[in-house]
Amino acid sequence: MIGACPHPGAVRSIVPSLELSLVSVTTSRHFRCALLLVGATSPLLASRVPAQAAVSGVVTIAERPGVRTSDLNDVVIWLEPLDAAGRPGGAATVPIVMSERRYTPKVRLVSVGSTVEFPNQDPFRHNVFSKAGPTEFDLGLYDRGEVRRVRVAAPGVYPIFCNIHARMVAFVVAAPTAWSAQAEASGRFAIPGVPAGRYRLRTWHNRGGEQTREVEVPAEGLSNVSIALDARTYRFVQHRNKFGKPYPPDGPDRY
Ligand SMILES: [Cu+2]
Repeated sequence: MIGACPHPGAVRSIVPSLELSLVSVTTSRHFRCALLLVGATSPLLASRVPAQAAVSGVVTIAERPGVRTSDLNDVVIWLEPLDAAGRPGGAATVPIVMSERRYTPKVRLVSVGSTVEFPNQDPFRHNVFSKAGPTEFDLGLYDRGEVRRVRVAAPGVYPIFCNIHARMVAFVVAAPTAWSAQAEASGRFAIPGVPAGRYRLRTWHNRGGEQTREVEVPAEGLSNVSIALDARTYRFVQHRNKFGKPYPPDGPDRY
């Protein structure tokens, strides 16, 4: 099962987490993975690393009457240390695929400095752009089979649109630290390998908004963090195209 841990981030926390895992953590799936991996792969363990543990819990979103939340896995949670320097996660190259006039996945959590690539799998052109994030970009029009990329060098949330298709929407969330997670469909989340200390816990969701609170992470971690977002006042607003104009009702979206 080596390498099969389905929990991103578990591997990087293997060594620092062992000391703590042995004595106190029994609930985190990340740690179970980490322990398996340690037992199989790591004969040498550092003895003076600070304790690190998981911060986990569940997110809920309050909805208007009759609405059932179906996008909890679009929630992104991350931690920013208050008393120490943050440590960015490893930059990676990850895809958001364009197919059937849709971006998949709709929300992509990356570490700041990562590259997001946009393969076009539709038999017509798309124009990926972002104007409302920390930095702007415009990948231009390109056809099926082509892939264009952008590096997200600044932390924050980048709304991604297409200049041709008004309903194509995605979000890239570039987390400033290594301690981040995207929730599961159930709302559960787990951030592994968090050093003990005080943090700003930040949560983002497209409809539920942003929430910030301070948390104290003890050496044994936090396992019952409850985050309640509220989408009851959310109203969909059609964004504008890259020229700041409304999309033509019968315009280029003719496919
Ligand atoms: Cu498009």
